[in-house]
Amino acid sequence: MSVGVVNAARLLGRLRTLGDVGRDGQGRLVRLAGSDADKAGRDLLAAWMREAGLEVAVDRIGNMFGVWRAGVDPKAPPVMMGSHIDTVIDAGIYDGCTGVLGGLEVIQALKEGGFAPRRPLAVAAFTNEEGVRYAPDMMGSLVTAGGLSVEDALASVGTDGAILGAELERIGYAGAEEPGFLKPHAYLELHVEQGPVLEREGFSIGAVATLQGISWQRVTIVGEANHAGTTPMSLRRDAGVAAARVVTFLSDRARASNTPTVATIGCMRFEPDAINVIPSRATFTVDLRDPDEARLQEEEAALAGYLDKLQDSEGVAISVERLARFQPVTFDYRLVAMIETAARTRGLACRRMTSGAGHDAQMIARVAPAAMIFVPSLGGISHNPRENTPDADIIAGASILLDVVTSLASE
Ligand code: HGY
Ligand code: MN
Ligand code: MN
Ligand code: MN
Repeated sequence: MSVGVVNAARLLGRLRTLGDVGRDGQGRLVRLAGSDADKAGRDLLAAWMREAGLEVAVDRIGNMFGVWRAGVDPKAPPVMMGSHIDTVIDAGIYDGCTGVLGGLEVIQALKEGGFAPRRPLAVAAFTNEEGVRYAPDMMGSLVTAGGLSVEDALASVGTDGAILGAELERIGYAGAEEPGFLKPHAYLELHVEQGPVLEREGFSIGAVATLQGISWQRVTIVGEANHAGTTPMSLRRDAGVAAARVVTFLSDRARASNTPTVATIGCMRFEPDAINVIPSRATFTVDLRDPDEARLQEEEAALAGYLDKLQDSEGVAISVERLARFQPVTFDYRLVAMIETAARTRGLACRRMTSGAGHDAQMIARVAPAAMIFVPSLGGISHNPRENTPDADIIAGASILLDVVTSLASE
C-alpha cells in the first residue's frame, strides 16, 4: 500500500526543464562531466533537492546526494535511489535524469503523503556516468564502490586535456564528504531501457536482473605520412587503411556470431588529417560488450590477435590502452522480485531482463543490494536527441519505484 502519489506534472516538468539545461550553440544537449553545463544542471538539481526539504551533500568526486534524514535512526543506512545527470554529446533528456528526478519525486511524494519511514531516504546523482569526457564511465559510482581511488579519478585527464579534479573545483562541486560516506541499505535505479525490447514485446516495466560486461579500449595505429599522389600503394604504411580494417573486422565478427556480442567504434581521428596526406596516425575507441564474461574475453583476445597480424600486413605499429573493463553483473534477487510484485499489483506488464547499457547500479551492487527498473524507449533509441519515453511510462516507473522504496524504508 503506497503512502504517497507521484506528482506527474512536477516530475515531467522537471525532466523537461533539466532537459533544456546545457544546450550548445547548435541546440544539442551536451552536459559533459565537470563542464559549465554540468554545473548548471547540478545547481538546478540542488535547488530542487532543497525545495523538497532534503539535506544536500557532495562528496570529493562530486557525487551529489539529497537526503531525508527520517526514521528511527537518521544516521542509519538509507534506502537510496539515483542515477546521473551528465549526458553524452547531442543527448536525449531521459537517460539518467529519469532516475535522479524520479528518485527525488518519490521522496517528495512520500514526505507530502505523510509517510513515516523507519530509515532515511536518499537520491544520488553520480558524477561522470557517461564517460564521454573522462574514462572510465560510471566513474562516480565506481569510486563510491571502491573500484577506483578518488585520487586517481580526480587526476583523470579529459578528452580536452582538462583534469577532472580541477574542473570539479572550478564548477564548485569538489565536495568534502569521502566517497562511500552514505552506505545504502538498498539501491534502486529507474532508467529508460535505451533498447527495443520492452516496446517491441509490449511491456511497461523491466525488472533488470543482469547487466552485460563492458570493455573499452583506445587503439593507436602509427604508420607513415606520405604523398597521396606519388606513393605507390605497395609502399604505403597507411594508418587509416589499417584502422578501417579493424572497423570491418569487429563489425563482421559481431554480426557473424550468433551471440549477443556487440562492438562499436565510436570515436576515430586521423592525423595529420589532410586530404592529400596518407594518414600517419589513427586513434580510435573500441566498445565491446557481452553478457557472458568468458565470451567477452574471447572477443578481446580475437581483437588483440587481429591487431598483431595487422602490424605485419600493413607495416604499422599498434598500441592499445585499456579505458574501462567491467564484468557482467547480477542484481539482487529480492529487489528484482519486489519490482515484479509491485508491477503485478499495479496491473503493469513486467518482464525480467538484462541491461545492454552500463549503469551506476552495477557499481553500487558491489557494496549494497541493488536493482533497476526500466521503462520503454520508443524505437529503442537512446544517446540521440530522438530518445523518448511516453509520460505514462515515466510515471508508471516512478510509481513502481515509490512502491518498492516504501517497502524497503519500512524494514
Ligand atoms: O556506456 C554506457 O552504457 C553508459 O551509458 N555509460
Ligand atoms: Mn544512463
Ligand atoms: Mn547513457
Ligand atoms: Mn547508465
